[in-house]
Amino acid sequence: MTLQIRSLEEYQKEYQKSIENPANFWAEIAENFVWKKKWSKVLEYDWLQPETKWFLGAQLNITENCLDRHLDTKGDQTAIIWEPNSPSEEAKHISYKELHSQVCAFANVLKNNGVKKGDRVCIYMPMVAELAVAVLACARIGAVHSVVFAGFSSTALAARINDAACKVLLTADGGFRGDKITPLKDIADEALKTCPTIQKSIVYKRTNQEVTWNPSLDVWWHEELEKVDDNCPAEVMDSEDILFILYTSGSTGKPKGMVHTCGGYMVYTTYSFQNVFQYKEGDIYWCTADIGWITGHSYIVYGPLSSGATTVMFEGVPSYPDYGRFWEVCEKHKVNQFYTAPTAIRALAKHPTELVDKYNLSDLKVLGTVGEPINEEAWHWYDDHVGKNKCPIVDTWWQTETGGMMISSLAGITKDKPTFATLPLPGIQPVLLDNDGNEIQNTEAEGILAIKNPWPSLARTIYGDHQRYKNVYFSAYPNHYFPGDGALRDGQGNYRITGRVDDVVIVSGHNLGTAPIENAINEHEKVVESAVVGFPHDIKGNALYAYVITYDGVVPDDELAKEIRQVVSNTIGPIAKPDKIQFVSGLPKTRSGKIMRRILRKVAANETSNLGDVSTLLNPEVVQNIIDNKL
Ligand code: 6R9
Repeated sequence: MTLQIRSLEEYQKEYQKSIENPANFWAEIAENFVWKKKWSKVLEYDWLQPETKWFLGAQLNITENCLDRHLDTKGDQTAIIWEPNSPSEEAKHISYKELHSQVCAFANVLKNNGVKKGDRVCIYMPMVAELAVAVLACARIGAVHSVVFAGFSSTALAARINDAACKVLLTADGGFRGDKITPLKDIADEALKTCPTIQKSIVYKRTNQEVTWNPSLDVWWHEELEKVDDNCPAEVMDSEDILFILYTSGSTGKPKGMVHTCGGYMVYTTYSFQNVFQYKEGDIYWCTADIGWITGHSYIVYGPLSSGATTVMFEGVPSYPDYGRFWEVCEKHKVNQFYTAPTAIRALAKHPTELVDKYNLSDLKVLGTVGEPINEEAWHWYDDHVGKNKCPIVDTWWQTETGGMMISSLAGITKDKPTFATLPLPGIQPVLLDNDGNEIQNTEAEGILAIKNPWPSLARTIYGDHQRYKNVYFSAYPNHYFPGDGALRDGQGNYRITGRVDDVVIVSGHNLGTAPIENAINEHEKVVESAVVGFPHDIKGNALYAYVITYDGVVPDDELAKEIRQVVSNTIGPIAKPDKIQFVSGLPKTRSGKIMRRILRKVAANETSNLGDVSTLLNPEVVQNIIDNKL
């Protein structure tokens, strides 16, 4: 594969090239794709507007790159291995030829149901293979997909449908997740009561549960497929036409519909996939994310398929039927690259290592992590028990907004370092800024992370609200993209993401990031996970409140609280010792596994009557429990 960097020297050379002349660098990479028409200009941008355009004037269809171009050389190779929720159901192997045919057929279903280029299609589906088919079918005809994670409530779904004025909804009767069944059609029905723009709802049959049927709106997926053939030419898309919208939560209020466009997104996700994971022909790659998140969009669907890879899609959860499921699936499908989130690793590390050890993981070559900072303990558990100390770990820092991985080691090419995302990918120029917005020149430093130059897969706007896009990402530090994270840099230029910069608490005049305090607490051998927030304090201004989960079987007591304070004191300093430590059974998490500190802050501040919207939580039930046991 011509896109792949193969040595440290080559990385350094490519990186240099990408910074000196980004347009030439990316034009060379872009030559490796199928374009219907080449660009007239590679890059045009003005971040004071802000505006960013890549491959101007070029025409393409991303599905020709993900499907058609592989048909001659690997038509019979498996494109998607679909692993069902229940291990007793059979996995599916879908070849590139079959996937192409399914995508074209479903694209025709969309057309028959009135969908045209530029129309928005909301996808609210479980992790069935048809979800990937649906995403690609939209792209095939130039419709804009807006995938909403199938764990969101009807209110959250309706808000997203209405924000983008979607014309058609794709959903399912229900979805399997562990031992639960989510009644997706019921939830969608409830949402659609307040969604006037939806003209059709196409329902995939997965669970066979009974559903209420609205004949003026609903049609069955399988019945619609009977009416079409699988011949569907790819729509001609401009490089800067919208490929999809994906919502990400803002720190306040309404979710932000991040807009990604066709050309740059394709080039960057493919390039980063091949380089970070060092994917080789014939490898089996598994990313455990849900396609409802950006990780699933970029690194289950588009990046891998455009690379001609075999990508695993998993319907279930890591704990079902037991906590060995991930490893059982790795063994079964001979997975070579495995990509998951620290929250999953911590949950699995809580359980006996026999659950890992009993499986043959010898095919694993690369491990990856994404979504939040990984603490030292979890990193080593992953390295020791899953990677057997022979697999490089790529800690990939990026965001919904960045479209692709920004800072990460390249597996086996550049060095990994526990808890560090390490070095920027070619084309990415991170800087650290001080509180006044000045670039910190010292290599070894800590500050606010910002990106200095455009890269192809940057989200171009927030759907329908360009002003908000400007305010959130381009106003804090003019001419820089501001991701909202803090970072520190070691003497070799490796970056460690320290957490959201809005998670800073000022205690007695000292700025304390909550992330390093949590890391320190998590180092205690009896602690699984923790979350630290500030709460108002008469003398200190703010004091720290720590919520701590301990391992099963540990009886938390004052002695343990004392030890935890000591660990924090030793690691960061006495100033960072939490005033209050509450032992809890769970932490409120978003569906993508991020701790919702907003709620914990309110509980700590005794403002429990007004917790705001908790409907998007994965585990709303833990909130009451935390309130009931509040210190
Ligand atoms: C891909 C994804 C983005 C935020 C980001 C940061 C955190 C993601 C991380 C990480 C430390 C990593 N984050 N990867 N923090 N190390 N390797 O997660 O997108 O859901 O938009 O979240 O997640 O805080 O700003 P998204």
